[in-house]
Amino acid sequence: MKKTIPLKLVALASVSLLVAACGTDDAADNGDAGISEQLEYTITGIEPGAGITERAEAALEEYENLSDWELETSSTAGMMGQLESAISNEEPIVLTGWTPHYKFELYDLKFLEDPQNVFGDAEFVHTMAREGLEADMPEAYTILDNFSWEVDDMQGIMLDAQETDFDVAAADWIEGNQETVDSWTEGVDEVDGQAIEIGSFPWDSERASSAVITQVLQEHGFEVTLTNVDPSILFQALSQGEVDATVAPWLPTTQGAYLEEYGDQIDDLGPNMEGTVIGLVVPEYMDIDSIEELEPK
Ligand code: PBE
Repeated sequence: MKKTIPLKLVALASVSLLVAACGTDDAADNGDAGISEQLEYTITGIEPGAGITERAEAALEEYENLSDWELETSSTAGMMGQLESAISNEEPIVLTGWTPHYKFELYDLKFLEDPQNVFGDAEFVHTMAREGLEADMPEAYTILDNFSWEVDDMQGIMLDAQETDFDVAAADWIEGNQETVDSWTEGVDEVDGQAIEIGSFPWDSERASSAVITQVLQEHGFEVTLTNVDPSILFQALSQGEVDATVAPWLPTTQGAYLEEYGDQIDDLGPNMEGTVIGLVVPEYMDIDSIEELEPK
């Protein structure tokens, strides 16, 4: 029996965060759990509803050496604050990380090897729609189905948006990639103010993609309402027809659990981009290369 949620889409609330870090290789090498012990075997996470959070919790189950570790959930901003502080003091930290994200531009970071492949391989970002959208809004459905771009396009908007904002950065990208955008809308009739609800996530990667698709739909005559919500809410709202479409979900791994729960009532139009990656991330200065090297409690 699916639990129902208030049908109104709500934005993510950010919560406070505790610091987390883990031992350097010295601790791992000579079995001295000193640093990990001080830091209470904790991984710095992000929002509770993120798919990467669900995967990190699965990692605590799958990796014996992590069975007594904890994942501190918080917010992406909180995680970035802890990362900044660890880096400036060259302290160890283990965090749930993903690309594309500008943290890899700002700092020398690396993914820990994931021998049990809990975080999956390189993934795809999918376009999804509520059931019935193709019949109700054929023009929007065709544009959404044609939407396709590269990680570099998304990353470029994410970086530009740090100087301006996502609307300006998306508009600049569209202006510089008109041929690509025209390939999405070629032969599609314009509409006159038809309302469409686009759902997305509050992470910069999705602020980039949703800003682009919103502007392209608006240029084609649609009245777009864009709402950023937690992945679990988005999948449920799509399955209940409370939102028309999204270009946000990362699959098959990151939000695979939500697709499993709601996918049979959602129209999955397939990938619009490929090459995203999630995992546990540490600063390059930490002499540790695999999840299996994290000290058990
Ligand atoms: N992320 C970024 C999200 C999706 C996009 C990896 C933090 C997640 O659900 O984990």
